[in-house]
Amino acid sequence: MTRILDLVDSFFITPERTDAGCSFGDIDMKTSFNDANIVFFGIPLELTTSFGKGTGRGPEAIRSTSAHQIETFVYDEKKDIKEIAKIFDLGDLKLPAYHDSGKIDSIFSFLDERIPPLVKALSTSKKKPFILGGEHTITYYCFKGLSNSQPLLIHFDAHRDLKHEYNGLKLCHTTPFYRLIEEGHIQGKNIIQIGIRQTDQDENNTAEKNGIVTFDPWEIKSNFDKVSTYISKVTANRNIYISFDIDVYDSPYVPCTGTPEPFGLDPFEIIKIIKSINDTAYLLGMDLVEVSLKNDDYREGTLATHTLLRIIPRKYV
Ligand SMILES: [Mn+2]
Repeated sequence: MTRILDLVDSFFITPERTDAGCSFGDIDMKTSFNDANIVFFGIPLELTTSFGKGTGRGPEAIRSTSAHQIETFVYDEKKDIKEIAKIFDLGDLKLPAYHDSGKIDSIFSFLDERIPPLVKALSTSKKKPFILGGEHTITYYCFKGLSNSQPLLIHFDAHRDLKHEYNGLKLCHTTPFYRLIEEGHIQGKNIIQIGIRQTDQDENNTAEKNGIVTFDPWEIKSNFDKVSTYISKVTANRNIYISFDIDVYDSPYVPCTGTPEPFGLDPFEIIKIIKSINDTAYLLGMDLVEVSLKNDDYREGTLATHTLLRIIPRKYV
């Protein structure tokens, strides 16, 4: 266990030295790394964003709101996160200095050397990685580390992120799930995409051909019971991994993210879906990506934190 900590210590900027200046919820001082069952870390990767910028500030938005704005007592759960979870925040992955200079291949090798082994080591030690992005590209590395446990992937997003390539890149924020399938880390039938409303025909064909299950907002709004019954059933006694893109929420809720989309879901609907995952499921880990922070507008960070605070109390965590 200490060995993992030695390893990770050199990889990370401690929470106090990140831009937020504090850990998630400001609570890690009370839990040691060895005792933790949930381990947060940030990957402020912003390399291939194609439209709105700023996702490199996602971890800052989440740490700041969780520490300074939001109570750890979750009103609608009547539970205090401090009492029910043992959370340790490692801080942010130290991205190499050339992160800003556009050496994309070098950054990708850097991530590939570090993230999958780390996520795997945490999981083996019964610690659930909760990873804060950064752009959605990071899911490729995070999921790879857990793919041996064959989790069902529950992907919340406005977008499928199933493109073969984009702007000449095989791996970027719009392609992680295509790469994971192509490289055999997951089969399409083990992916559920929730909230999808912006995709191209190729991605739609890829989803169909690979047996990906899709619940778009129109179906969720008109037939919620069908959706929740399905999710509850397929997640029973299953390992699961959640990849949560903040833009699954309707555009008015997410003023900072790079590609906000209308026709989205509201916080009540998202929380109901999170609660419909079966209590007997086992969460291996999750990522929360594409959160941004602009013009001191903390609404999106607040919503991201509230989402995490409603996943943490679930029995599957
Ligand atoms: Mn998206």
